[in-house]
Amino acid sequence: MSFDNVRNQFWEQGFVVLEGFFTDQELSGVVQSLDRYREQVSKKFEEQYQASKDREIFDTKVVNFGGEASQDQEFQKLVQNQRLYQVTQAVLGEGYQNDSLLVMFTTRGSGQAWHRDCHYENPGHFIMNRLIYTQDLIPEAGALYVVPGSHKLTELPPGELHEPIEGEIMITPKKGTLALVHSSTFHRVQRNETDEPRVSINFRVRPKDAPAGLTSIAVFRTGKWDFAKKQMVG
Ligand SMILES: O=C(O)CCC(=O)C(=O)O
Repeated sequence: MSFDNVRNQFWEQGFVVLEGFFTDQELSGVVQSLDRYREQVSKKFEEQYQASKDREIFDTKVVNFGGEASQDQEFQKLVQNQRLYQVTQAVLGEGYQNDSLLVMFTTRGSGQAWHRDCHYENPGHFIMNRLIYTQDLIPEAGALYVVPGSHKLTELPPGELHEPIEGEIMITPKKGTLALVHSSTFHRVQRNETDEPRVSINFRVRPKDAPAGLTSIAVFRTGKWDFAKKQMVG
């Protein structure tokens, strides 16, 4: 797909899936790092979630190694990938800013309920999720669902956390896939029903004039969650 088509599809549909964007060679360094992180997943999961049941309110439990990965030269190399830079610039324009890095391990029984990553106030203030997949995913491992065009809608429709939304489509990413997802696009990750942790990398970016901190409050069907206050707000 040409960069022009990527840009047009992103703005019309709120997401673009580019299979085979990265070669195995380009991913080999981060794959090795991910193997090291994988050994620490159970311990970190216990630390983050065993004591606190709060995230059950919106069924979003991922073990995030973003802090570790931002110090890791393999991730630093990947984020500087020339085609990743070019495709990002084609969509967001000159001067886009790097935002947070998420390196998400999703274990059996966990997923991410329908959400938007930012609470919606200014349409120019959004995040583009740049999701990178390092393994072939079967639907049972946690398919990604999106609702095309929903970034233009005002509210998430009411319903259960994972209940289907009209028009949703299922994406089962493969190793090397890059998915660009607008933060206002309704999206969710189906619960992982396998014993292997599901892995996704998210190098978030935002447009030149968008402020930092946009993802501090996410929107779920059950309400808005403030990650700093660890409580529902508004
Ligand atoms: O891991 C994925 O496939 C999607 C992650 C996601 O929904 C997010 O980072 O907001």
